[in-house]
Amino acid sequence: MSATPNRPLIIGPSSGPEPPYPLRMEGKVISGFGRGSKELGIPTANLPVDDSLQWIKDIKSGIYFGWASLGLPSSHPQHHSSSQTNGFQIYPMVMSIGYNPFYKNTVRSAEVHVLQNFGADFYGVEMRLLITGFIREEKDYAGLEALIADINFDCEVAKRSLEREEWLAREQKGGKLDCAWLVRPSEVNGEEEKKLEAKV
Ligand code: ADP
Ligand code: RBF
Ligand code: MG
Repeated sequence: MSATPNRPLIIGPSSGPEPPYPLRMEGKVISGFGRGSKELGIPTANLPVDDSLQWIKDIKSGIYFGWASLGLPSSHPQHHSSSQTNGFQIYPMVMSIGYNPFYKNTVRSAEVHVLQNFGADFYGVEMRLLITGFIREEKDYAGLEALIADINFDCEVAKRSLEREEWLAREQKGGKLDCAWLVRPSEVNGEEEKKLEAKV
């Protein structure tokens, strides 16, 4: 057994996230590095990192936590018909933004571990993130076991930090944090827009 990392379990004040948080990002889930993170019990949903996006240039590399929303299709086992939330479900998440020093990546990645067991993959699904705080810098490790121990501790930090009233989502979790952006209706995509225009 690895030792429990010696760092705080709760991040941020009880009054809720402080500026610049919450930060927003969104995109469709893409394939990642295919390292079998899933087999390690920590699958990460990767989002495209496009250098033309200002946020990814500005935000510092590291591990963050907050809320994710997914617009799962009705064919997915975790799909809930939720008209109030426009088909989106909100889940707690931890994520890494950066170069994964343990793997020495040359491209910057953004990958999200959602704190929920899903019975199936959700590649291609629209994922939105409300990042509520920074947990730590990315690190290199002597072995995979130490990396996994740190990630598991990050999950605990996210869980404990988010279960406070001012950090819980108003839209789904009965809390006070405004997460309306996470559950807003999907924008009509280009194709549909064209069809709508054609009808007028
Ligand atoms: P990849 O290298 O393609 O990112 P992973 O092993 O990291 O592969 O698995 C990521 C995929 O697993 C996600 O894209 C998603 O479809 C699925 N998945 C299932 N459960 C989760 C979860 N709790 N958090 C994130 N992704 C999950
Ligand atoms: N990779 C690193 O190289 N160093 C880290 O400190 C690190 N921390 C992570 C924390 C979290 C919460 C997550 C989801 C990923 C982290 N990663 C880190 C990325 C990790 O190496 C990647 O997801 C692997 O594919 C896991 O096997
Ligand atoms: Mg991944």
